[in-house]
Amino acid sequence: MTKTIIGYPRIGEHRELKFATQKFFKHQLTEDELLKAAKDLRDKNWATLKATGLDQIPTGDFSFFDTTLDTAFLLNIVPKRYQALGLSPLAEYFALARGYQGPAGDVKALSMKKWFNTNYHYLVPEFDADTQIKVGDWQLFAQFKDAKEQGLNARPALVGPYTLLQLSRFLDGKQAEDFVPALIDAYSEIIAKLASLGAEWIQLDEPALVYDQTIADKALFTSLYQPLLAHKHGAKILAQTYFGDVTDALSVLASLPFDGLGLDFIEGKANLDLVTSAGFPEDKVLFAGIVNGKNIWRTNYDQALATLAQLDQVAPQLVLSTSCSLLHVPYTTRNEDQIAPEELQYLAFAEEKLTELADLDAARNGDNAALQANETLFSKPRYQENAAINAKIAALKPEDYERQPARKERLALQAKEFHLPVLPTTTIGSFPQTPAVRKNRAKFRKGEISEEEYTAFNRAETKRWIDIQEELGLDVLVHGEFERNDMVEYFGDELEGFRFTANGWVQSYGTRGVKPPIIWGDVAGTHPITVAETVYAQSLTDKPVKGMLTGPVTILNWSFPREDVSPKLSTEQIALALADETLDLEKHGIKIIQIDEPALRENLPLRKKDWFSKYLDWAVPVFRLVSSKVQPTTQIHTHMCYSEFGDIIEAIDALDADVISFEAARADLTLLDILHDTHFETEVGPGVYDIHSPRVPSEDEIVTIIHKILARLPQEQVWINPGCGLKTREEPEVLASLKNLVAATKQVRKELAHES
Ligand code: THG
Ligand code: ZN
Repeated sequence: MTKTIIGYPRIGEHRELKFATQKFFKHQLTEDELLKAAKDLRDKNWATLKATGLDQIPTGDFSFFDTTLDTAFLLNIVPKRYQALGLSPLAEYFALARGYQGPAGDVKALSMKKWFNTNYHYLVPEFDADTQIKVGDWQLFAQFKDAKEQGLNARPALVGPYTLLQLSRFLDGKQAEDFVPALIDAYSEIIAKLASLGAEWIQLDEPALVYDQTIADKALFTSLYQPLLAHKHGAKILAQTYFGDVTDALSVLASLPFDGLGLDFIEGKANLDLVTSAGFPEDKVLFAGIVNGKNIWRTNYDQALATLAQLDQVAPQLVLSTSCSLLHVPYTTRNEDQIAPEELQYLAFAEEKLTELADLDAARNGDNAALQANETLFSKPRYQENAAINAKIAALKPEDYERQPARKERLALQAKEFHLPVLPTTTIGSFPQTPAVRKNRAKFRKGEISEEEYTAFNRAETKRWIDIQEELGLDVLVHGEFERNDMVEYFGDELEGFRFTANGWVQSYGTRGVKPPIIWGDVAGTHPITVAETVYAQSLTDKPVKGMLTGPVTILNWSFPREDVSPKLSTEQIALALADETLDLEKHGIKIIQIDEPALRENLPLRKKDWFSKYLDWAVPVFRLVSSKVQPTTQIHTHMCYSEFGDIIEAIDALDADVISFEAARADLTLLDILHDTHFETEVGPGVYDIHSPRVPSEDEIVTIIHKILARLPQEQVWINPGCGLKTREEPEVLASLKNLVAATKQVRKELAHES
């Protein structure tokens, strides 16, 4: 065996799985039809993998929603409230993934979290006092059998017990250790069953090993694997890591009788030094991740071969692999006709990466044809430098990162400027992207309507929503973002230096996908982007309308970044373009500008020692670059969501925004405590209701939450807003929710007036 991968995308080259699943949700497809569609997709993937000569193929990487959920489901880690619905296995699985509302009951979905440092989300398994771990029959065995029957050398893959425990939630006073004996039995049974079905190798994904490992973590790992590996039932066990290095974990991994270790030599740069200095256990096969599974650039074969040559010295049994599952890149460049062929040759999506593995393997066996073509490609300049923008960056001075005067003074000036009531109300930015809004955009893209018609429709929608917001009595308004598809794709589209795929979909969660732009070269702004729509909205009302920008760090994090320059440089280039946009908005009379950074937290390095030195020390200043030149009376807002912020709260305050809105998951009181305890200075709107659910919060419920907020924060510091943008919601829910939000705020204002 010489080459394999960790996992493959499963949504389908043309998002077939998304469309099939959504039809199934709408009862337009039967369960059997959905299962058939899934099997067709797997068969197609396998045919591709086989054709490119991979000699071992992972199975179990296909999922209807998420593989962490698959593993939990296989192990019966299913809270009672879902089991009580009495649904079929597939329906119960989807109830966990998306919630269930119907004749059998009403339950919310499991919570979803970002998968390590990616834009993929996993479902958080829940262990409680009722959890009865036992091995059921879900996906893993059937997928393996099917592959086996097709004559494939298949390697079943699932989330390993350690990572499963590290990523889960524990309720009823339970903790990870309580479930170790049951998990050992269950994984043992899985290994035995897979071995009896003919599995030679089994892949247990243990990416949690790339985080900092405490002594207790290592003890937990050993307590799981020592007994588990004592009975392998004849199968070989691969411990697969990715997204970083195993500096803290290598000695533990080496000491246990694993048959293979999968290490990432792309993001886990330190792994190379580690194994060349500390050595690699002789008895194990090294699955070397040398093709980047997370980015879309062609591999530089010379560099990869040099790494492999070093690894040959320490690991006699070497298998070429990807740095992580190919889930995080699109299917193939074959369908990309919007990118010029001479540029496309620099890109490798999932399918092309399979060929790269084959090319590297061939080169190691003396066949240099592909290597030479690759060397030729890398010997030519890929893009033209934008010298002007890089000169601007070289000339940046400390004061370009500092807004004047200090925040306290600015906030006093802004209070006079805006005369907002206490507890000002606002929304995050987007209003429902109704089918009509999407249809209008689709028609424009296909050339069926003119740009004038497209814009006229969006403006009518903005006007309707300005009227609605005034009627609701909100204090700071937004234009609704009807002209935007995705908040990152939209800006990438308007900036120089980006490239766009036509079909480069990557799964974000379940049936939802994103099409990350590619940062091709130096980024620069060439024209105003949001000014016309914002100014139009402002012309309709006397209340302030917020200008809405996506922040530079989020644009970088949700794009495919360059590898030939630092992320800092690309982010600075984006920030300078956004700084121009900010000043342009200000010049056109926009007095409040929101610069969203929902992804600030997600690219935080996985190791604590790197948090500041490798990330926050540049990411925070780059954010400040965007707004450092605006007038003291111009109010800068920002917004963050999808994460927990406690551990970086000081860095968030250091962004030096005037106001921040947070998604405070279900009025998460811990966030309020943290804001209080750290003497957070930025004015803050902790979201008063969860927008990820169609549920309409009552007025009383919101009053209660505002009281909780005011128990922790001074009233002058507090804004009232929903948790996040409203684009995924239906209009009636939004209207009802915002009506209650404003009414609740007015009620609390009355109470405050009485008190004083
Ligand atoms: N943009 C990007 N990344 C993100 C988000 C985003 N990551 C985190 C979070 N938001 C993920 N949430 C979503 C929510 C909805 C959709 C995608 C990610 C979505 N996708 C459409 C789909 O799959 O059909 C396609 C988008 C479109 O309409 O063009 O709705 O906001 N970059
Ligand atoms: Zn948000």
